[in-house]
Amino acid sequence: MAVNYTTQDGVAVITLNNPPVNGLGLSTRAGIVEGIERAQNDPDVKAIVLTGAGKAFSGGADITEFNTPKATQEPTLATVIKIVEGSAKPVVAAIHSVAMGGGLELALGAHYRIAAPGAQIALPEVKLGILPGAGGTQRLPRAIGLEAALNMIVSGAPVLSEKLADSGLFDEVVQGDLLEAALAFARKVGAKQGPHPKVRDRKIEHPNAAGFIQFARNSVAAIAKNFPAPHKCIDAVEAGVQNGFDKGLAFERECFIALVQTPESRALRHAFFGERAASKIPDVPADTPLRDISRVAVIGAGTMGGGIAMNFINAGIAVTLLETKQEALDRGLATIRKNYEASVKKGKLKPEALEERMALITPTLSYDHLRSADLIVEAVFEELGVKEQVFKRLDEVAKPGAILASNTSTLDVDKIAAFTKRPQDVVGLHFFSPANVMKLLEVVRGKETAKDVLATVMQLAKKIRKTAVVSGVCDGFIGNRMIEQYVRQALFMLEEGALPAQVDKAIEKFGFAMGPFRMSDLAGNDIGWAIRKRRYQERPDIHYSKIADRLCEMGRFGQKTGGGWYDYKTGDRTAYPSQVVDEMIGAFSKEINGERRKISDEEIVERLVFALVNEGAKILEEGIASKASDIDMVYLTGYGFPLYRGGPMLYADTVGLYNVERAIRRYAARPNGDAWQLAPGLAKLVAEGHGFNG
Ligand code: T1G
Repeated sequence: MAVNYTTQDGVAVITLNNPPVNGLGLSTRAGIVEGIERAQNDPDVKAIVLTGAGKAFSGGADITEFNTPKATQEPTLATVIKIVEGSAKPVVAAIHSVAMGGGLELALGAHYRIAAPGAQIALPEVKLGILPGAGGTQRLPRAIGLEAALNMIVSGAPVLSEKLADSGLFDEVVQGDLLEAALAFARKVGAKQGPHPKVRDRKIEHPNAAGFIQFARNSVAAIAKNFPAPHKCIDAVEAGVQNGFDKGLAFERECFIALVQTPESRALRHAFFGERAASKIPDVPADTPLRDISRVAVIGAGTMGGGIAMNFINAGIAVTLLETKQEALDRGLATIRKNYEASVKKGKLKPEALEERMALITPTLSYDHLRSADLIVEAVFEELGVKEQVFKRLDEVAKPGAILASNTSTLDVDKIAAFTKRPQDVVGLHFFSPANVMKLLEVVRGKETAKDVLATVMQLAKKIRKTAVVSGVCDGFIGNRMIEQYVRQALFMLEEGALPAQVDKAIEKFGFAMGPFRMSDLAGNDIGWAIRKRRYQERPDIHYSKIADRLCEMGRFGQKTGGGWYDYKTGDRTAYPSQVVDEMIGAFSKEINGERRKISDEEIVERLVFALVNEGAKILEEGIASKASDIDMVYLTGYGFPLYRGGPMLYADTVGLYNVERAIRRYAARPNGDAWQLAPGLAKLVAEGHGFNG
């Protein structure tokens, strides 16, 4: 039963019991109404306590019900709250751990609120692309004032209950047994004559409400460029201030219904569930026993190794940092310290925390010091021979059961595992540079990688605040394999008539953080050059544009050489279109007898994004990724894909796979069309009338 009902000394206790977070799904909503009505009809009951079992008072509306009939089936949350508020007997909400979204709105409908300290109080709807849809925009300003309420509603950020102790939201914040305190409070108010206080009857006091609301609009305009919800949050609060509670409530409802249908909200909800779904591996049971990871070792103190080490140190996990030469080790440590000093300067890290973190590093030049490590991550030079030496050495020194991880971004993890006598303990942990900043972690599962190794690293990823996505073994895993097709299209379009700045601008207007040419200049054009040279050997059948090789032969590796696809000025990262490069591109087209033509921004976006989608479909078919949302999480957290579009696979669903297939077939019939081998899986979904995400 989603709600339990008991009585204690004249107090009815209604307990939400819908694990994991007491989501206010239909059965829970109906259970609350049943409990309230039962209490009204019981003459022995003088008051009611509303509380939550388990890890939350309530995490809000059940977002798995959104856009399904249950979401709007009576009793809706608005109806439930009206019934709670209309109860003749006082309702006391007893709040612990989490009161979020609809959970907080429910508590605001009660007559009194008692909280335990440490509870997360929030109206996070805006983070899902919607707004509080059960009176939150009307009651919270009346409970804690216009400014505090608007800040909470527009940011969606949680505030700890004790910080709201004097805000007017709670009647008491109590240490000790919350239920006992709530029962005592209920008995006290139950003895009083009604009517009992309703938040909706309070006034919204503010000396200059219109001025503050305008200030809120200005501040939101900057951060909410592609998201309609923050603006609607302000509109709904303003409606209540100007026209009173009931009109404000009706307007809030209108805004909610409009927002919940938007593609932005669908994208944000997709990302919310995608983040959580990524940690679930279909064939690895959720209760797989984990290996204990107390001590980590990192081999290589370069850019990647240092960044990787910081992730563990930041989570309070001690790290042994191994290098081959003292000066490399010293350089690595100095870089880590410099990164922390920068955080201290920005006020993101307390000065004393800097030394605490540095003290967690044990630098060494000896493999012998890795013997006690539970997890060893190598971040050495990206060359199979070097990896072979490292893993053979690790096989000798690492203790039984230690997890041996490679940070390789392009090499075959199965080959690396085969350098050891314990392939079941080998896994890929592909961090993205800068490793201490980028959220994405590709966990590369070798064919022998043990299930408990996977379960352990997925749990550890959460601890070091990474979004971990499992990839099978293939060239480029998920992210880089797809980006290779994206770059191929970008290069072909230069041959056919576009210029770097036009391509970058078009895809940045679509929402990417950075276009392919600015990205390549930042990462270094020589990196792509090395990969293509390998490709020409391994896969001579694949047709690549050679235009980027021409750029590299000019020594234009990007920012690091003062020029790449763009020109750069010393100390200035601004990318200036380069006449030299544009002329080279024009000459290149002539050399290959390519007729340069005008390419529309729409074609640029379609070819870049659908190249990702088509390769993503192949990755799904091959089982390299187990679900489309995993691919989306890779692109949202590692490749600057715009969050409000939900990732390439969700975007394809939004466009309609039928239209994606038609576009791919169109490009396949044109110059450079051999790059467009339509993924059979995509065509199959179109034939079945399905999308990638159902
Ligand atoms: N509905 C359904 N499932 C939810 C859920 C929700 N609101 N919140 C969490 N879950 C699932 C989650 O998918 C995961 O599932 C499990 O619970 C544990 O979550 C009318 C319309 C509450 C702070 O936005 O912020 O109310 O993977 O891993 O770290 O105005 O979950 O185990 O199968 O995150 O302890 C507004 C979103 C809804 C809160 C707990 N509420 N949730 O964090 O656990 S809209 C939210 C969270 C609304 C009203 C509107 C967090 C948490 P699984 P978890 P956690």
